[in-house]
Amino acid sequence: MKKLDLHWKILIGMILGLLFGFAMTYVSGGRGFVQDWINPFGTIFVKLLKLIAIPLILASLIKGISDLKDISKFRRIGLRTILIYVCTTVVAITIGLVLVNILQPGEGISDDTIAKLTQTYASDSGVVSKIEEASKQKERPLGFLEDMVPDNAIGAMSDNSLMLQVIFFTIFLGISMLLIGEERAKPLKHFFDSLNFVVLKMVDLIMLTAPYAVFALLANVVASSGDPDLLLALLKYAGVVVLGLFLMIIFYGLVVSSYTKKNAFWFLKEISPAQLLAFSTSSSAATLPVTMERVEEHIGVDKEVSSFVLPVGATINMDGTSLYQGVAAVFIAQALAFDLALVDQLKIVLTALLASIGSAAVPGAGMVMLVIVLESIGFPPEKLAIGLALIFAVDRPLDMCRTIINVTGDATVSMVVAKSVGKLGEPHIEEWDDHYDEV
Ligand code: DAS
Repeated sequence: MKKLDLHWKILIGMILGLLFGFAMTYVSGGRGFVQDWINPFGTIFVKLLKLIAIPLILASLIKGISDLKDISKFRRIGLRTILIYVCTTVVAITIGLVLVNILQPGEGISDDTIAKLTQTYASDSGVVSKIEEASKQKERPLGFLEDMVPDNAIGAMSDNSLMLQVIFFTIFLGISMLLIGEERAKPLKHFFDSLNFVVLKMVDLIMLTAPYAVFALLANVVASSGDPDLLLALLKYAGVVVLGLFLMIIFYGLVVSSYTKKNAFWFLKEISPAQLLAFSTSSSAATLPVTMERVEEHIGVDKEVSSFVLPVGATINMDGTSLYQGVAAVFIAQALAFDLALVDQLKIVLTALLASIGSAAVPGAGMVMLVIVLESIGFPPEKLAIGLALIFAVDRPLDMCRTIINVTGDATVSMVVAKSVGKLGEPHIEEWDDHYDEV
């Protein structure tokens, strides 16, 4: 029998995980069993990916920058990367706002559903903590800029939520290596080149367990999900978000086929393992090592480009999250009869853009930043908890979906930037990849 490619094995693991999770919800003690005996294997997998995310960023960014040989190339790649990221995020938010205003998912939510959601979730620790976290971030408008600069490089590398600080430090180090000249930087460059190969090999090893890990992750998502009738009440809202995210996939496909002249379906197939992991882990940061390996080895984006574009994208470019924030903000306003003028919707575009840049690449980050978007349109603070409670029931499944788009957007932009600087080559799959299926 032909050996299954990795993404098929991951997909089978996901489907079996969903089915097993549903089955366990009908077995007494089933939810507890999944959380105590199955979920830990998923948590270990995500921790392993996060474990290598920082060393990978360090090694690949420094290798990528030092391979550039001169600063002007770095400036060229950096500027166009940021510009294209802003453009794709604005497209995402605009698609979200158009859909939510046309389809009006918030109209017709019955008062007793709102009361039930409020009663179930408004005082939920998850909702309260997100409001508290957002209010902390809101106090300092340039906080995210200030927080980007670490005062302790080792400390920054010890915490995945400080990824932007690691990227700042690494870019600073890489530029300095360029400026001291190739001869003097050689020993350090050789070290990071070698570290890069080692970490990518660690990605391959971790990925051998992916099908089993996503089984555990999805079984737990289903076993720990909220009560079904509340989920159903929010189906229209969730449908609008998912429709918007699907349109973003089409947008990316059009960009890839029209600008890079590559086949869009081929592109989506080659990055599908990263998309499936993004869905299973709800974390762009955890998925980053696999996104990088797929984009470099299976798509053919030169490391000079991917080593900068992908780590930066994983933290500041979240097209799926920004689309979700646009839809969620208007949905909550509709459901709670809070009128939005056109200027408020434009404010949502700007704050959702900034909020998605400020969102950490970890599960649930998008919902924290949603509070900032709501406050930017003058949403009454006393209704914030109710507003978040409305969407909390379906936030996790939507987080899984929007993280797919976050990762796909980063991969798309890395192809566009590579094409624009003549660094989009052919796939060069490491011999090891053929052994994925030797589990
Ligand atoms: N889960 C976040 C990510 O890792 C996105 C979000 O929370 O919206 O991309």
